Amino acid sequence: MNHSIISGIYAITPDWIDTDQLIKKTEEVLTAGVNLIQYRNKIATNNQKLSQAKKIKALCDYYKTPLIINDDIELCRILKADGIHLGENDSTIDEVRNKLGDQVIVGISCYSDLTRVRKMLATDCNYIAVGACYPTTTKPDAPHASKSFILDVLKITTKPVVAIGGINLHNCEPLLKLGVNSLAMINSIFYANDVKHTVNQFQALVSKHD
Ligand code: TZP
Ligand code: MG
Repeated sequence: MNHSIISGIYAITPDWIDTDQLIKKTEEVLTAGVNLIQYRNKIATNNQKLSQAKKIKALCDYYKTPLIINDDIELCRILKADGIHLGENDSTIDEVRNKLGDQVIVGISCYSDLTRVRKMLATDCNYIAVGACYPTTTKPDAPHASKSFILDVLKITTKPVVAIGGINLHNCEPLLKLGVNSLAMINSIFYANDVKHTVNQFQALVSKHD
């Protein structure tokens, strides 16, 4: 896989049930120029997820932006999405490879757990996510991934490292300086007053640390 796909601004959808609102905002996010979208909805039913994710897939195709599906192998298969993101209570990477093949991008949440990082790096996963880097109301119980932990992760892998959790325009630079490949965000993107301006500012900071 071309690892450079996992870079820059990685926008993750919020838990919105209103599909029209979600699709409208996702199109704004895509036109603003993010590098990746993850469809994640922890409160929607399977039918709602299917309907939302189908529309988002069509938008991602139109804007030529890769789409990663959170956790749901079947949804990823139906949509022919680019990848899947797995947490510790989700499907295993073996299950994903068996069902979706070796081309699908597989990202793994590793929280702040270096043992898990090492274990996952021994698989053919395509990126490692670390976080929460900062306090976040989106996932208040997420463990804290310290700067020194992130540095340890970056030292032991050449796979892309995605930082997540509470990231905003004022706190992302230390993460970029450490060398993370991508900033994954829900709030700072989907709740931005001016999505275009915000994504432009993030992209300018990412370019500074390329
Ligand atoms: N995993 C760790 S923190 C987090 C997830 C899904 C939430 C990220 O959302 P936000 O709004 O960018 O803090
Ligand atoms: Mg999960």
